[in-house]
Amino acid sequence: RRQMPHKIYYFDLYGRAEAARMMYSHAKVEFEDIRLTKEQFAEMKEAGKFEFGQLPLLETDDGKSLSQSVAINRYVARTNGYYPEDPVEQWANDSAVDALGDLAMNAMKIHFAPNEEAKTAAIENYMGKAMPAFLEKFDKRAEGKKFMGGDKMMFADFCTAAFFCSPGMAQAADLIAKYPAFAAMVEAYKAELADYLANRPKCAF
Ligand SMILES: N[C@@H](CCC(=O)N[C@@H](CS)C(=O)NCC(=O)O)C(=O)O
Repeated sequence: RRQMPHKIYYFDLYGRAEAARMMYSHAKVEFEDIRLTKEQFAEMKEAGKFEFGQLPLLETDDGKSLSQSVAINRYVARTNGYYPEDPVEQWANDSAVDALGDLAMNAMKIHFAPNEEAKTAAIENYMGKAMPAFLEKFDKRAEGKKFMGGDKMMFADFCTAAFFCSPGMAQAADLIAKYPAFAAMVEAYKAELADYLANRPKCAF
């Protein structure tokens, strides 16, 4: 009944597409990992392919075009058994993903800093404030658990893994190590996703 595999359109980056790629891979669901060049993106955008003019786009096997990365990730989670039924558990997952979004915004301020001075300030804020505050909360959430979802990786776990199992995180390794429950959870993600992580295309972020 499935006419074609799901298609994830994104740039050749981990970024906003990586959690969905990880979920399909973990669920052993076939998907096409379409990585557009800037030129291909501009052409398709011009042709009106992307609802908000942005990536990622998920084209589902039954032909729906889904925009907006967090909503895409939640859809992939729901359709593959990675989204809980219980409303409080749903909140736990959603709030973790919102907090990750806030952290990612702080990281992007480094990338988009207009000059060296602004860049230094953004790095200081990210490594000195935003990241430790985030780690403190997630360390509490990680206490006594293998994954935030319990024994099984759930929606928030994949989003956290997408962010923290990236090469750039090597720079934060000493900081993360100060939060042992969370550090152990990141190691558990790396073990659970070992095949995927070893075989995925290498990207900076
Ligand atoms: N809220 C959107 C933001 C999407 C977004 O910012 N996409 C970037 C790539 S990460 C993009 O398409 N940039 C190219 C452009 O805006 O022309 C989402 O989460 O999907």
